[in-house]
Amino acid sequence: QQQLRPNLTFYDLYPPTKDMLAEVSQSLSGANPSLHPKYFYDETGSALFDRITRSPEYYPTRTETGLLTDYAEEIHARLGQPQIIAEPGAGSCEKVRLLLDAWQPRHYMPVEISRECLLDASRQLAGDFPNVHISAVCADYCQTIAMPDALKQSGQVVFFPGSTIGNFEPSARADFLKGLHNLAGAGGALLIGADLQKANTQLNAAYNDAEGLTAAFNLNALHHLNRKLDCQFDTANMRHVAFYNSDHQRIEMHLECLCDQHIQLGERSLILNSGTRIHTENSYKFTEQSFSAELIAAGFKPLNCWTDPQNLFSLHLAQA
Ligand code: AVI
Repeated sequence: QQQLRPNLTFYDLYPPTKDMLAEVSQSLSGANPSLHPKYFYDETGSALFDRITRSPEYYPTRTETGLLTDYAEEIHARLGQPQIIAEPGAGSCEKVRLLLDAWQPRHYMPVEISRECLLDASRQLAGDFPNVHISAVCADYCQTIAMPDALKQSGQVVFFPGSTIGNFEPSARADFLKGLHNLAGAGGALLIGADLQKANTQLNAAYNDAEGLTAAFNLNALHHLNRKLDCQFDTANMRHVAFYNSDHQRIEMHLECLCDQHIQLGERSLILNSGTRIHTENSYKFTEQSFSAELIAAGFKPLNCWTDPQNLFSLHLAQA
């Protein structure tokens, strides 16, 4: 535990560094090759994602920000005065600024795996919000459940924006929501963003933007592997594929081999035949009712749900 500023304490939980080579080798070798979406997010990938969120086709970020801006006071009235906001996977801590402004809680606890990103963002926040005490926790937010008791306080408002919940597979999502319920504790609450089902054309456009940002973001997962593991993917011969799968109510992202890809996984070589698709991401889309049902299954009591006039995105408030 380090006191970095009068209002900023840093807790390093030393998130375990996974064996990337072993993990990637396993997921690429099966009959249905895949890559975990976390491989999108190296420095280049995070910068590309930031640009995606500002692209005209990618409606979720701006719609959610609009909802937070319009309803921060109403949510506050519904909640009462929260003492602590906890944000798993806080990243650059941008969206929470709206809540810190409107709610003036005493504490904010961002949890983020990238030490550098966390330190940068929380130092800036500490300067901008001198009356909020920031407990910055460096940890893998999927391990939020294993938070030390000193940082688990009842009555926390857990903030999980961005529809990142849609990137979890259904059973992992159910477990993660239970973890958030536990983190919020008795008397706590959850404020969470969930992207909504809509016309396929609009969903497909959001993941196939005209500027090619999402394609570059998807392909960057391979650049990332080439840089870190020297996999030798011929990225010029890989194609971004993204489409809405209505049977599963999810956007699927894949990378398709346009020629036989001879790749290196440490000492081992692997050939991915032309036409093979590497599944890189699912982004599930919900209805207001389907998401409320998942909240209930995780032990929450839904309090309210706010949506925009076009019904693009939903912001759910639920009591733990
Ligand atoms: C981070 N997550 C909510 C994004 C999404 O829409 O599922 C990731 C993304 N993938 C392509 N574009 C954005």
